[in-house]
Amino acid sequence: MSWVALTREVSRSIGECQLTHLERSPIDVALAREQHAQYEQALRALGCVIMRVAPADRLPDAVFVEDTAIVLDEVAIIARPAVESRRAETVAVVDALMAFRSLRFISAPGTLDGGDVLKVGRDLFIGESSRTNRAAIDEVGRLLAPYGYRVTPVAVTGCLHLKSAITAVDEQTLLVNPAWVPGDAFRRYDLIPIHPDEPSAANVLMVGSRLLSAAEHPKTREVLLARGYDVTPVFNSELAKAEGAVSCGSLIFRRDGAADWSSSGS
Ligand code: CIR
Repeated sequence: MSWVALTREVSRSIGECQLTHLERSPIDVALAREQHAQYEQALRALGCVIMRVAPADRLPDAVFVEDTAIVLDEVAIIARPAVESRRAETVAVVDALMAFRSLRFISAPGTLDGGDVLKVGRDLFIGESSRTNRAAIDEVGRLLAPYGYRVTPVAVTGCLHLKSAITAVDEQTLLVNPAWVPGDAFRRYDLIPIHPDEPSAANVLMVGSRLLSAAEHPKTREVLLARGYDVTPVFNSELAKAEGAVSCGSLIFRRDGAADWSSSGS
């Protein structure tokens, strides 16, 4: 399988990032960049070709490319971040993605961060959060109906994005912090609870059948290893201070997809 991982350099201004749940604490930019380079290396080892979007030192949160788009085999939807300081991040992502997919766009008054979008097979669960509203969720539903995706809104409380609370570890199994997301939306899946000492550990990144997890969550990694998952730890101490987890740093998609070029929607 040929995977592309879109990434973006940690901005020099990352210290001015958006914060919702954490107190601001100093971020070591050099260390953040080193950890990010190791993250890219881990993605290569899982079979991804890294494509870096042009850097943007004036956009503090630009490294969190996951939030800028939803990339599916057939089509990509460009997000519309709720916070003003993040809105311009999508410009360079449009340039990068148009080589791979036909593009659609979230329009006002919709706002959406990709971190709220959990894809499991043909199902998209979308967090209704401080960043993503019902108008955007409905728009995603309309845009994806022709491709046979099911879109389900899920209330998010206590954390930034849906994927802070729950991510997939295979097509039938989700890793979850039950305190942050209602379990009933996910009744037809097997749910693995995170280790209670590690509330932020539910965010892992699945590439094919393998997983990346933050090295700072060893107890939850043990839970996954004991169940037979292949888990690579990556250090994420600096971007965690910006409320970024492992999935946030990339957009991963099949190079060839099954692109629908019938109408660009732009
Ligand atoms: C923000 O608040 O937007 C950034 N500081 C963190 C974004 C993390 N992205 C993600 O969880 N997908």
